[in-house]
Amino acid sequence: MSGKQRGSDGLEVGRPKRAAAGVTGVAVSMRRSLEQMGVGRSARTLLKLNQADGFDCMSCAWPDPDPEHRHTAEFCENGAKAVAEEATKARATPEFFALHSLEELDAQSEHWLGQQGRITHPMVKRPGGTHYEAIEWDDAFRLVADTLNTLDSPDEAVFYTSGRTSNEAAFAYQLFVRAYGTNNLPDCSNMCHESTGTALAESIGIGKGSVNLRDIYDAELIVIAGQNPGTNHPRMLTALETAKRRGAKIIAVNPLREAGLVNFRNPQRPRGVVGRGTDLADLHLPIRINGDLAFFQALGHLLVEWDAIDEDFVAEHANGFDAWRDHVRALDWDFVCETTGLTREQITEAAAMVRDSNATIYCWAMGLTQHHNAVATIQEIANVALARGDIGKRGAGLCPVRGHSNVQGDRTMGIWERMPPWFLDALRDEFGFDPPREHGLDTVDSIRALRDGRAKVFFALGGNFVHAAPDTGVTAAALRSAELTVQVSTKLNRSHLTCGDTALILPTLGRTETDVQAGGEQFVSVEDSMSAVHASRGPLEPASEHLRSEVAIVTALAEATLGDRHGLDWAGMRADYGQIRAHISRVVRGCETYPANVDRPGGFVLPHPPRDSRTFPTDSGKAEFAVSTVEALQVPEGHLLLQTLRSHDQFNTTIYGLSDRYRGIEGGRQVVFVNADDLVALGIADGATVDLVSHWDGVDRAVHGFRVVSYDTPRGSAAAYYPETNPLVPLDSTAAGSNTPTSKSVVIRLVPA
Ligand SMILES: Nc1nc2c(c(=O)[nH]1)N[C@H]1C(S)=C(S)[C@@H](COP(=O)(O)OP(=O)(O)OC[C@H]3O[C@@H](n4cnc5c(=O)[nH]c(N)nc54)[C@H](O)[C@@H]3O)O[C@H]1N2
Ligand SMILES: Nc1nc2c(c(=O)[nH]1)N[C@H]1C(S)=C(S)[C@@H](COP(=O)(O)OP(=O)(O)OC[C@H]3O[C@@H](n4cnc5c(=O)[nH]c(N)nc54)[C@H](O)[C@@H]3O)O[C@H]1N2
Ligand SMILES: [Mo]
Repeated sequence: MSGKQRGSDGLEVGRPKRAAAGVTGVAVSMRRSLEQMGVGRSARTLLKLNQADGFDCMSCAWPDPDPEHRHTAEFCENGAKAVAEEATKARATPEFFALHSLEELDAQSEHWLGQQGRITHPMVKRPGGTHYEAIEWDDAFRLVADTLNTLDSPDEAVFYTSGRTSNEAAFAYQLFVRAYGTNNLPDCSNMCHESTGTALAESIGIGKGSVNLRDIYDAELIVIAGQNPGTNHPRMLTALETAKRRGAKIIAVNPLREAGLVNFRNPQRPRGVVGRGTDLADLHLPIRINGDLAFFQALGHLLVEWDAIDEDFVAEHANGFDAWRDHVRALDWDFVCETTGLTREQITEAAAMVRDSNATIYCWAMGLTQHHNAVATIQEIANVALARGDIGKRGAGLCPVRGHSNVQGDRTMGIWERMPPWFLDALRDEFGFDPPREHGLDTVDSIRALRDGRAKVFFALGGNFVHAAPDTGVTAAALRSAELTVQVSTKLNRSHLTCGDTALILPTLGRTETDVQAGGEQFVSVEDSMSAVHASRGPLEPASEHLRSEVAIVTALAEATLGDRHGLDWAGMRADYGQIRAHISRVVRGCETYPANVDRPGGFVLPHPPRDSRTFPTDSGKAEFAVSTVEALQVPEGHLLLQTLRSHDQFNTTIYGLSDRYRGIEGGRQVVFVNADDLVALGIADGATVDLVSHWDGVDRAVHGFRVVSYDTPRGSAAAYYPETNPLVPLDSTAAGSNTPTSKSVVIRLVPA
């Protein structure tokens, strides 16, 4: 094909695409499914995906339509890839581990590790050992329990959670950890939407979004900032398409012109597969990285100037409007244009669209949450929404789009190092022990504690901590210094190889598999990004007879560690997950009807006071305007601001393949996207090979051998893939207020290799 450059490394750079999905999307998902699962398994799993009697897709937290509006194939290309990845027929058996030492495995790529298939047996690496070897489940539990029980303090153990864990497993896990005696419950959310939770809790009194799917269909305007739905939430495009057909306008605020935001060919409609598709964004604002706080403040400024404020709403429901108004009035346009890279006309056009809309929804994801000023930026969005009365109104609201399929549910269930006193009181009243009150360690602080020897045990319920966390070198050394690391996992990943003196892999059932316990076949439940809770049942035989469910693992570990301390009925919870749901209904606010409602087709929606009744559970009982000062990020001459993002062919640290189709990248991932004028100014040729070097607090961090790709991105704003670039993200560079690593604003320079 013309315009493609192929390098000796197999990497091919072509032109970025203008439209998402369509026939290629269908073909890719079918090919991957058939390769990994074969014909029968593909049909059995994909037809149950996101159906009321089936299982919840583990690829993202975008909600499902009402049961009567679901398609037979209610999934997307990337959901199908996620299923194929889990339901693969490949197996990593004890024989496999006997053949390959840790050192050999560690020399392989994350992609290769994932391709070895599902782990079939519990495995242990002993101190000084070179290989993992099989271990009996009871011996594994005893090993963990004995180590936990000999620590000087429960606070020397850290219990991480990734966001796939079901509500039942999450509730049992946090119960175990608190009964053991610590609040050290870091999770992937600390690196993800923590800034959202912090910002919204202060602004509207609850850290969750305020819209449902019907609001999306009814919106007049949808602003999508810092999110790439075509890749990361593809089913959102179907909802956006519906909104467009009903007259909505869309503004995309993104340094990149992401394919899914430009045009969408809906693979669930015959015309969408072959036709020209729906143009989605009416306005694309190619904002400079980290320009969003200034941008939303400028929107506020214009809305104030135009008297386009919902004064009744503000008077009745909000505090602090006058201070905010005075602050945004004093806007410095030159500074705003410099910081956003946008013209005053572009910003005015967007503001006029907001002014002319009676119902606006604001969507965002990692492009906003992973910056130093992330909390302030999200509060500025809330300010604009409050000023327009766009909360608790049909077709309007705040829509943070979550990542992992149950990351929101895990939080609701108590996976948080800082759960509020009411939750801990309710745990005490339900279970008769007093949980620890002191806040625990979040992700960044856990790494520091391991690094400094204050933590000695690292336990992970899912995830791939070493590659998800920032500052890979520091995090890897921290994990290696642990006495014991334990990973509850479905598949092999880097964190199994970057382990403590003793290391365990406890293999678990995935969402696609049936879960039979002493009390019969069980189901689990999850909460999506719009607070809808529903049941999930896997259709497939487990990948190995030795697998245990996450609930079974957590409850058995609790028995081994706690004995009959506190007299908790772990065996009962394991036999019948309904017992856990009964506890949830008495402990978690809003879950009173959980056991009765969760298994209804479509489930039920948790209460959200701002959405439901315009009541704001803040200390003052009103929504709060926040005043934030914009400080431009200092990027020294000759440096660029790097965002680390996802390709179209990965799920976080799980690399499905080497095709970032929409951005025109095939066959490799070691690329850095840079503006053409920046390349000229830096004297670096398109296609050159460079090292990326980040500089923080006197320390240089580097990754090597990246191909430069000239790309349509604002000047000064570069992009490269996560997790290959995580070594560049400094552990101590975090968002103010949420402590989220600043993975979207890393100051780097390009050094010709
Ligand atoms: N297939 C697939 N689905 C996924 C995932 C996956 O890896 N693969 N991951 C899941 C998870 S855990 C999450 S959290 C979500 C992540 O979903 P996204 O947030 O969409 O993920 P990223 O790839 O990090 O993309 C960030 C987007 O923000 C833009 N951006 C970067 N910096 C800025 C900025 O300063 N301002 C603005 N306005 N935009 C900016 C980038 O150009 C990019 O389009 O997806 C979930 N779904
Ligand atoms: N530089 C940079 N870093 C980032 C980000 C970024 O944008 N840039 N994004 C951050 C974000 S948003 C997130 S959410 C984190 C993600 O951090 P994590 O959630 O820790 O990482 P994942 O890659 O999603 O975890 C994948 C592993 O989970 C295991 N797994 C899969 N399914 C299951 C299951 O059903 N049960 C169990 N027990 N295990 C399972 C498999 O072994 C697999 O290898 O990364 C963060 N890190
Ligand atoms: Mo995430």
